[in-house]
Amino acid sequence: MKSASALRRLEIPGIAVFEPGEGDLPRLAVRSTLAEAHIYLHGAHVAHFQPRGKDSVLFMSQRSLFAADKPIRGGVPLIFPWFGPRANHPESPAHGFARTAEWQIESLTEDGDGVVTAAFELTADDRTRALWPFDFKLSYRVAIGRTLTLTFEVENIGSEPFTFEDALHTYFTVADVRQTATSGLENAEYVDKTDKLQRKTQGPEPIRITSETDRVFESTRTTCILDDPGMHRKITVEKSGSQTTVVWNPWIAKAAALADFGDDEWPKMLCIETCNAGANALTLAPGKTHSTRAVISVS
Ligand code: TA6
Repeated sequence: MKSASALRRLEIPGIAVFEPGEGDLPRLAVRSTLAEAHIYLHGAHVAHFQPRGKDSVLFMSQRSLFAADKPIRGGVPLIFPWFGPRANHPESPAHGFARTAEWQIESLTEDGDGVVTAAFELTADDRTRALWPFDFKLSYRVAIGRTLTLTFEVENIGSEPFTFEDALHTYFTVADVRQTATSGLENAEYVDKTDKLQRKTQGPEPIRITSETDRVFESTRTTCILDDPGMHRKITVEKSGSQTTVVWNPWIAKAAALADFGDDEWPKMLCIETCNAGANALTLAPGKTHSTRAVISVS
């Protein structure tokens, strides 16, 4: 972990500074002419993004934990090297270890247009090797402007290939999820995690949320648009290097079952996740790198 003075040296005075966040976890606070954002070193977790003159884009649970060994409930959890429960390893943490790791911040820059980019790294160590016996280097760039661009890179720095899943597990704020319509996945095939992992096909219309929804759309590279009439806005999620999209809302019962999520918060959020999971898990040869990117914009 970088020292406080090393972090100070990285700061962009008045625009991007480190401060104690929730639970006293250190976070980067960006307040530029274009946008506001918070990123925790814990999990390299983007917890807040708000373009100037617009409403906040990312949902954060009022019940989220902010603790060293716990995932943050909201914003953009980084999922790696497995998605969901780990096959044949019930003892392993759900959604992997990247979201609870302490990431290093490598650089902080501001370009001529006022876009602030923070670059984070996480490299395999004894803790990660104990969970997953491979050598990797993760690089994560967060570019904060009128749009939010998230670029997650996995490099195999070992001597043998490895297979992984990843996700930018983005939680969006909505006025009322029951009023939203998500387009871009019409007629696409998905695995329904609320119905015994059955394979189904999405109809010709945008996705409407009318019950617990947990759909893993495989082999899709399309852009998704979340239409939210209640907030008079559309959120666009454009992606590259990702073949899976997950759409999730816990609805009533699952919300009540989640300790770090308020029982009445489910109408206020929808996850549209940029992933490589299930049949789209990726195998990386030694020396190779894969990049998963999402560009989030609000109209
Ligand atoms: O991405 C959807 C999902 O895999 C759901 O199955 C649900 O479990 C959600 O992630 C949250 O997972 P978490 O481990 O953060 O409680």
